[in-house]
Amino acid sequence: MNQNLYAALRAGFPADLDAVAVETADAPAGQPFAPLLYTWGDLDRASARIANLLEFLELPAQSRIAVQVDKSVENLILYLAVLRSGHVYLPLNNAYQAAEIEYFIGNAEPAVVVCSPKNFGWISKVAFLKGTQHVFTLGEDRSGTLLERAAPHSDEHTVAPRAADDLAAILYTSGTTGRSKGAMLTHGNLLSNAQVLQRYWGWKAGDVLIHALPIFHVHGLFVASHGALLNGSKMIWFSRYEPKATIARMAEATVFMGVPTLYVRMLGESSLNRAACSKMRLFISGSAPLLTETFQAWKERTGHTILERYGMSETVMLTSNPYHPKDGERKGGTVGFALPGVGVRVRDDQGAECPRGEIGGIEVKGPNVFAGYWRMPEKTREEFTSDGWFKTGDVGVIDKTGRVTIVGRSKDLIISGGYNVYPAEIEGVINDMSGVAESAVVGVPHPDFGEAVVAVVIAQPGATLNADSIISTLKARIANFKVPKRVFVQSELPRNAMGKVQKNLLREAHQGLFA
Ligand code: MCA
Ligand code: AMP
Repeated sequence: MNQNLYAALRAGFPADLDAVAVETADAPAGQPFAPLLYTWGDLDRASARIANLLEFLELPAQSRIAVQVDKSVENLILYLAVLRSGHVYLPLNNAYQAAEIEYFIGNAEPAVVVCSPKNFGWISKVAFLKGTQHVFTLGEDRSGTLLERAAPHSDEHTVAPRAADDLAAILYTSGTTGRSKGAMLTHGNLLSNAQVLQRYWGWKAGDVLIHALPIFHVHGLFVASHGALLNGSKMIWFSRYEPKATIARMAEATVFMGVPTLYVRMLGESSLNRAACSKMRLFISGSAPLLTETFQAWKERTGHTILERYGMSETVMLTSNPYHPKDGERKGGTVGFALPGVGVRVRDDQGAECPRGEIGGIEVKGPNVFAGYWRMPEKTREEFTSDGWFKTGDVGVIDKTGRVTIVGRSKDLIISGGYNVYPAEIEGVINDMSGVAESAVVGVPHPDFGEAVVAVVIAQPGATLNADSIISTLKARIANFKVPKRVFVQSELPRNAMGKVQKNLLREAHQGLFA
């Protein structure tokens, strides 16, 4: 049987291909709003055209197709086209700047790059210099050369046969050493996870998903889109998140997925109440810790208990609070149970499995676990135990009933508004600035983003540094969500007797900054 993920998603489409699959809920920036309706047949035919274009280009097997565009339904269709053509989809956050893009393109060597028309000038230059043969453009308003070039191709296409362990996507995820690694996900990883979630979260006929997340990360691209597509469920599609507008569409929807910031922002709206959510069946949160205050406030205001789950780029989803009462209660502050078929364990520093109730490093095994880091066999080996479990870098505890709670991270990582920021990467960029001796980057509590990035910078002897100009230099070099919200120029960093920077002291010193 063809294990191509598209074949399985396509099998989930409803029999009536003229039914609406996606309805847009906002307009491209600066344009008047008129909803666009895409039927299931449209998704199939439009992805066939792009898949035929990719085949016409006679790309080497398993070519990487790197995509950095603004969110649109055509972007989703492009993803489906890459799947069905058997190539490898490589989504890139649209906040990434030139140096970041240069690294990804150099590392992944994509045969095709698709970018926003506004970025064609600089991205095509980078891509052609790195050996990419084809650069297409795709605007959020359906403009650009990708659709123009695909238009003459047939809207019928035979899905390329793929095995479960063939590569479907590469997702770059930063590392503690500062350099991003490409997590290789297979058709089997993605399909097995989507099928498990379909059952575990009780997807059913008549479900309608509000899709308000970006589609360049696991949460929006895989968890949300796959859920709806596999179940043949309509999506109400926001190209950017707007809390008021999201609440206004809940009367037509049953499922919502978001990072905690999305929930916090909706709680700030007076229109959020029980009546607005009366048709909703399920609210899901993940990608960052959901504060118990948010969990509680949501329950009080809407009558709904948010279901929190836990995932990673390398493993897709690994644990979830239950949907069905028979599987247990949804508990705030916990990430629930290992998903069916997924193994989760906690081990101490010596490698011994922790007894229930004791804290250790979370490890995972199962059909959801990725195939390794792209062209980094050493890194891959380092992240797996000798008996084949993947080390998440998260620290947690499993209770007697099997429920997992994340209590911290052994990796130096900040999660801001659901985006990951690795301090080592930011420190590297700051340290390269002239006049900088050293720096330390930490995350501190932030009411909107959960954690905010803060940098402490030390000048070289005789140099004068200015916090604002450090911030503006960073804005030109790294994605905006990684840029510290505040920079402090100090005379020294706190260090312990071994000379190691005591980041905990910096966190304590600045923890009230955004209170
Ligand atoms: C935007 N800004 C941010 C963030 N987003 N700063 C810190 N953290 C952020 N996440 C800054 C911009 O730099 C800008 O600053 C200012 O906020 C306004 O930017 P804007 O684009 O208007 O922001 P927004 O549209 O309000 O975006 C906020 C957001 C967005 C909606 C919360 O960050 C978002 O969509 N987050 C979801 C991320 C996500 O999908 N994560 C899933 C990863 P300035 O004005 O100074 O330029 S998948 C994953 O983690 C795993 C696998 C899992 O379990 O799911
Ligand atoms: P990423 O590198 O984007 O795949 O992010 C994965 C990381 O996000 C995990 O290793 C966790 O640290 C974090 N994460 C995801 N979901 C949750 C959650 N529900 N609670 C706490 N942390 C989470």
